[in-house]
Parts: sequence; structure tokens; C-alpha cells
Amino acid sequence: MDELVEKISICIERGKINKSSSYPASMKGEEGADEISHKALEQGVKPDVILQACNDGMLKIGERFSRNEVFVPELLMSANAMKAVMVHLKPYFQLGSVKAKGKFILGTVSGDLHDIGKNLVSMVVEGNGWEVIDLGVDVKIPKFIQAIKDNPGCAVGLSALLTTTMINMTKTVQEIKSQFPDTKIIVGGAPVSPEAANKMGADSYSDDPQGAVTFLNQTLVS
Ligand code: B1M
Repeated sequence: MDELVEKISICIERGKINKSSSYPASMKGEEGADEISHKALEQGVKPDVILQACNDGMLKIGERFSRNEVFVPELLMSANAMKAVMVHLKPYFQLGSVKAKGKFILGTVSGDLHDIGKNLVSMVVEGNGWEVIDLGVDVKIPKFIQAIKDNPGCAVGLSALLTTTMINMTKTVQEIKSQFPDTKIIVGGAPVSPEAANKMGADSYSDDPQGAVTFLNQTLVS
């Protein structure tokens, strides 16, 4: 089982999506993240362990990108490999048809196209009984405002992965708070910190999806 987990991490790092993908050339014809994660789940590997393997692979490709050893196309292939795994993991994060505890509006802020972390947050929050209204990536302030108007009583989650888009996160938080002071906001993403969250006026910060669930359960469930 450990071997499968190790292979998943390698597939993510190297951007090997599935068997029919000819990228990377050195892994042509081999099974990819898609088939191996499916097999691992069938053999009883815990979804959390598979998720951790994916995160490890992502971390490694990110470090290589920082060292200029790989470039954006390689990052994209890794992201696509991770998405292939997430298709298999999704059912494990979802509950049956239970009445939603409340609504959670989620999006990656304007200028930012990273959505893997946000999608994980979405899955886990949904799996814990909340209705998630996922606005996607590069979400401009008016779109958040409209969604809040359409869903009174909702909470809002913002994600950002670039230090340059944290300014847009701040602007989004401030605009939401000026129009809807009672709306609770949680922020997250690699460059965000509890201090930054506090400074921008968000109600909470989390470095993982479970933190968003805890926040929602504590804030909106009486
Ligand atoms: Co980009 N990228 N990227 N990238 N990318 C980073 C973020 C970077 C750190 C890489 C590096 O330099 N080492 C760097 C940012 C540097 C910085 O600003 N400090 C970077 C850069 C520079 C860029 C471009 C500018 C590159 C370029 O074009 N020259 C460009 C920007 C595009 C844009 O957004 N406008 C770019 C593009 C891309 C791709 C499109 C190729 C691709 C994204 C594909 C996609 O998301 N669909 C990509 C990727 C894959 C990465 C790395 C490798 C991986 C990010 C990721 O998915 N991590 C990343 C390096 C790295 O982080 N290792 C990098 C896995 C994910 C599960 O973690 O998103 O942190 P994360 O989410 C976590 C937590 O943060 C938390 O929960 C998640 C699960 O634990 N969380 C929340 C996230 N949101 C939350 C919200 C919450 C609560 C928790 O509540 C609401």
C-alpha cells in the first residue's frame, strides 16, 4: 500500500495524469494518478493518506518551480493530475442527503486562478453538511456581493495563493464588511496568515479545510 501512496505522490509531482497521457515522456504507457489512486482506495488506503501524498507531490513541484527547474506548463500538468485524484476522493468527503446546516459562499479572489485548495475546502465543507456556493476563481467583488444578497445569512470563504492577490482579498473583505457587517468571513491560502486575516478584517483564518468547518460550526450553528 505504501508503494501505491508513494507512486501517487510521484505522479502528482511529475504531472502523470493517467495511463493514456503521454506526458511525461519517461512515464509513457504507465498508470497515472487516476488509475493508481483508484486502486489505492480499492485496497483500503485512507482518503486522507492519498490527499497527503498529493499535497507532498504538489509541494515538491512547487519547490522545483521556485528553483526555476520547471515552469508553468509543468505546474499545470501536476494540477491536472491532482484533479484526477480528487474525482476519486470526492465521494469520501460527501455525506448523504442531509439538510444543509447553512450556506457557504466560496471563491478564489480576483486575479488568482489557483483552485485546488479552494476545491478541497469546498468538498470538506460540503461533506460536513453545508451547502457550498462555489463562485470559482478570479472572483470579482460584485460577484461576491450579489451572491451574499441572494443568500441571506450565508458565511463567506475567500482563498488566495499569490502574495500579489492578497490585496484583492483585503479589498473583498472590506467591501463585504462595509455592505454586510454581520456576514462572517473566513480566509485561507498559502500566503495568508492569522495576522494578515486579522488586519484585513476577516473573522477567521484557517490553513486547512477542516478549520473552515470548525469556523462554520462555531459561528453559524446555534
Ligand atoms: Co502557481 N504559484 N502560479 N500555479 N502554484 C504557487 C502558489 C507558487 C507558491 C509557486 C512558487 O513560486 N513556488 C507561486 C506564488 C508565489 C507567491 O505569490 N508568493 C505561484 C506563481 C508565481 C504562479 C504564477 C504567477 C506563475 C506564472 O505565471 N509565472 C501563475 C499565477 C496565475 C494566477 O493565479 N493569476 C501561477 C499559475 C499556476 C497554475 C495555473 C499553473 C497552477 C494552478 C492550477 C490550479 O489551481 N487549477 C499552479 C500551481 C499548481 C501552483 C502550486 C505548485 C501548487 C498550488 C496548490 O494547488 N497546492 C503552488 C506552489 C505550492 O503551493 N507548493 C504555486 C495544493 C493545495 C492543496 O494547497 O492551495 O495552499 P493550497 O490549499 C490548502 C491551504 O492553503 C488551505 O487548504 C488547502 C488544503 O490544505 N486553503 C484554505 C486554501 N484556501 C483556503 C480557504 C479557506 C481555508 C483554507 O477558507 C476559506
